[in-house]
Amino acid sequence: MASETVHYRTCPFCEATCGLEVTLAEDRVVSVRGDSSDVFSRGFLCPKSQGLKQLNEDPDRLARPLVRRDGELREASWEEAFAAVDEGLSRVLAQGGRDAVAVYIGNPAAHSLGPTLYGTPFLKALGSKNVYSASTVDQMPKQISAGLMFGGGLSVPIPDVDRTDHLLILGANPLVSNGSLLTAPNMRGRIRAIKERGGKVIVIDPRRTRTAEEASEHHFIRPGTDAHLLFAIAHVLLDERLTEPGPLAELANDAELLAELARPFTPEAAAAACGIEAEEIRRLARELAAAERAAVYARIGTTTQRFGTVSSWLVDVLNYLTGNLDREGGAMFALAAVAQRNAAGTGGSGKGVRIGRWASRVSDRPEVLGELPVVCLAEEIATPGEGQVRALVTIAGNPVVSTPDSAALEQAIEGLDFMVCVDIYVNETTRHADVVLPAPEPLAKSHYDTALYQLAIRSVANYSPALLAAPEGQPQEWEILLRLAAIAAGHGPEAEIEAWDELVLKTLIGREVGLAGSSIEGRDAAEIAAALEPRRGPERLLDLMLRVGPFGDGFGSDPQGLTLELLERNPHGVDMGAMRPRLPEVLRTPSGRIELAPPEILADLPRLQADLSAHRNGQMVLIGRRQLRSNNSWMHNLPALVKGKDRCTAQIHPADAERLGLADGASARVSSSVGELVAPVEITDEIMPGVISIPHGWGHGADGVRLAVAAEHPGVNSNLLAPVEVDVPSGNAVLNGIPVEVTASVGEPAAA
Ligand SMILES: Nc1nc2c(c(=O)[nH]1)N[C@H]1C(S)=C(S)[C@@H](COP(=O)(O)OP(=O)(O)OC[C@H]3O[C@@H](n4cnc5c(=O)[nH]c(N)nc54)[C@H](O)[C@@H]3O)O[C@H]1N2
Ligand SMILES: Nc1nc2c(c(=O)[nH]1)N[C@H]1C(S)=C(S)[C@@H](COP(=O)(O)OP(=O)(O)OC[C@H]3O[C@@H](n4cnc5c(=O)[nH]c(N)nc54)[C@H](O)[C@@H]3O)O[C@H]1N2
Ligand code: SF4
Ligand SMILES: [Mo]
Repeated sequence: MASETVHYRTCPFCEATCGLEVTLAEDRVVSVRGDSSDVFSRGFLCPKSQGLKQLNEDPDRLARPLVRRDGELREASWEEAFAAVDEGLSRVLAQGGRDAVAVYIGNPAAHSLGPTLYGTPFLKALGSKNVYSASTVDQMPKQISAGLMFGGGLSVPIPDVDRTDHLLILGANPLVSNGSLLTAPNMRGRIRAIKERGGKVIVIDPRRTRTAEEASEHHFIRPGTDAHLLFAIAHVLLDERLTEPGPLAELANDAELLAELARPFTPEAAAAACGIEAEEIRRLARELAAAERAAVYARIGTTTQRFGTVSSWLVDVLNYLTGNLDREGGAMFALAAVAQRNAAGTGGSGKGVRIGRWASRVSDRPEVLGELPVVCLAEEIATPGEGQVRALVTIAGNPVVSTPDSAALEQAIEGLDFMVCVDIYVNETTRHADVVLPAPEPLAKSHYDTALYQLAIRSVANYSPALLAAPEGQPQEWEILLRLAAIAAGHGPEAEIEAWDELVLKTLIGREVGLAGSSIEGRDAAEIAAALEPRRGPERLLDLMLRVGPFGDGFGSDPQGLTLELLERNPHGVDMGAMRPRLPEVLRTPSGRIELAPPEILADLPRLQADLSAHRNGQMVLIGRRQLRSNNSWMHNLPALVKGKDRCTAQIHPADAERLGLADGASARVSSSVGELVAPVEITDEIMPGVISIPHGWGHGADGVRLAVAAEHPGVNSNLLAPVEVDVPSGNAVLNGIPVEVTASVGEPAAA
């Protein structure tokens, strides 16, 4: 019997960054458990952690590249695959120019060092304005509001859950999602602790979720109306003189505009829109103001909806008005050891963020933080003319399932001249590829959360080396991206990747030694590069970023500071403590002040005001539903995570079911302006009357998909129902609050 070895690593599957204890017998995974010594998660884990073992064992996970020959995706060598990419991309670039190649970057890219560190070099080498990502079906509204208010797209205040007495949560279900734009493992424990110290947790959600069950109080809200509610809370605070911004008042622009802006949003007017009674809204406002330390936190239910940016803005307006912004126990700015842009150089002011520097070709939708809204992708492919997209590169994404009007996107993708996917499966999206380049499994990659620690309630650093070797000849994900960069730059499929890696390093060092206020400002670039020897790839970049970061050793200036070597010696992570107040140093606005009323956001208020008095016709609206054992669209091929009852059901309130003649377990036909589907009915009073909930990420039955386990639990793709509709300032897709018709579907088997 092989002897067993025990290893510690960070789970790469969600934002909680749990520490795991992985036991191996040679290259076989014996077990995955919570690491009780992890400085942050203290042994907490969720069922998805078993994905490390299950992915390792999944026969459908790709180990070799696939190249389309005679219409079929067939195994090929890495040389053949990169040659095919070179041929395909070069052909499209030659005919259509840079913008003819679009890129879509999916969610797991944010959890993987290859894309986080080498995605930008690839995009630079490609030079296309057709860059899309899962951000515009997710958090872009929050990034826009935070960017305009505080000057940085990741300057998102997060609730200091360990020290707050009062947490108002809207449109988030951290007991299932494990937190988002909020890196805090074990949210159940942390929410319980708030209640145990006499505090209060309130959840505003059209579903009585697990988080709502755990909370002190839950209110149903009509989907898409959070901005009305939040404005009404502001209205009460201002009207009853309950505001108390304290010293922040000295730092903020335009505070005097808020009362005028909030005036139309009386509790009575908001109540009619959102379904929460006016007196309850008043109480929510008074309790928020009265709490010693309070935080308002909102997540995807408030961003993937019609008023995502305005809602996101109002959350921080409330945090400001109640004096809870940047205060312990309030909503604070995190400080990560690595890549924290709002901690670089001399702080206090900066360039801020600008949106709309260019626009999409077909619908003229503004650019947001360097990318275009993904709702534009289908039409950019399908609409002929100068600048038409003819090739698509996907990196860790499944847009055919994850983005709106899926049928239109899929049809557009079928018409592409060339498509290459960096992925681990042949799924609904990658089945259309000409070349699939498999990334190594998570255990064969090193890991560090450069993105998620920037939103963590504690300053934590934890590095995990690769535990398993990738199959013979398989490049690392960062090497795949560098090779794509070289191909995009016209250097061919056999370019020297090492030279590209040097270039990436030199660029980073050059920026840092030239940055006023950097710990290595003015130092010799060659000396810094030499100090990083003999590391290569992500490890070298990470070491650099750690050392120049806020906790770094500054290449000698603080010998106790962080280096990658120090993290290697601390497999359970290093904890630098809870969040600390960071104003005004965190600001990067041109004014050096908090912008409480950015014009880009005010421009959207007439739309909101029109909605306040809009006639509500009583039509059913669709929302989504995250599930503990799903991860968006891609963990449904892992037996441990799909066993049991089928989960892709349409939840509906008993009163609606009766009115519509729907029986539990029977099939419902759900149709919207763009599509329809049939799903099994689940009658439950967990859901608000007038609302129907179908989880996203399902619909695995298509031809050519190579997911044997998922095919047994296919479910339906709820994004067939989502029309192309956006939150205007951010271009983010509206995925919640979609008007639908629901009828009994007689004689049809439910698809799930
Ligand atoms: N209706 C509705 N739609 C939604 C949402 C919703 O709430 N409702 N949520 C939205 C949100 S928040 C998000 S983030 C998006 C997600 O949208 P996407 O990111 O497009 O979709 P995922 O399902 O996360 O697909 C991830 C892909 O990455 C692959 N993959 C997994 N691990 C790796 C890896 O290590 N390397 C590489 N290269 N590939 C890997 C998987 O096989 C899969 O193809 O979905 C959005 N869509
Ligand atoms: N197990 C699991 N964990 C995940 C994921 C997963 O798929 N599965 N996905 C990961 C990803 S990519 C992300 S972005 C995060 C998301 O993390 P969360 O934002 O916590 O995600 P959800 O669980 O979708 O919570 C959104 C809530 O908003 C509610 N909602 C819908 N519409 C509205 C509305 O108009 N107003 C209000 N107030 N609420 C509304 C929904 O009922 C739902 O309870 O989760 C991550 N973690
Ligand atoms: S909560 Fe997230 S990070 Fe923690 S074990 Fe589950 S998937 Fe992994
Ligand atoms: Mo997401």
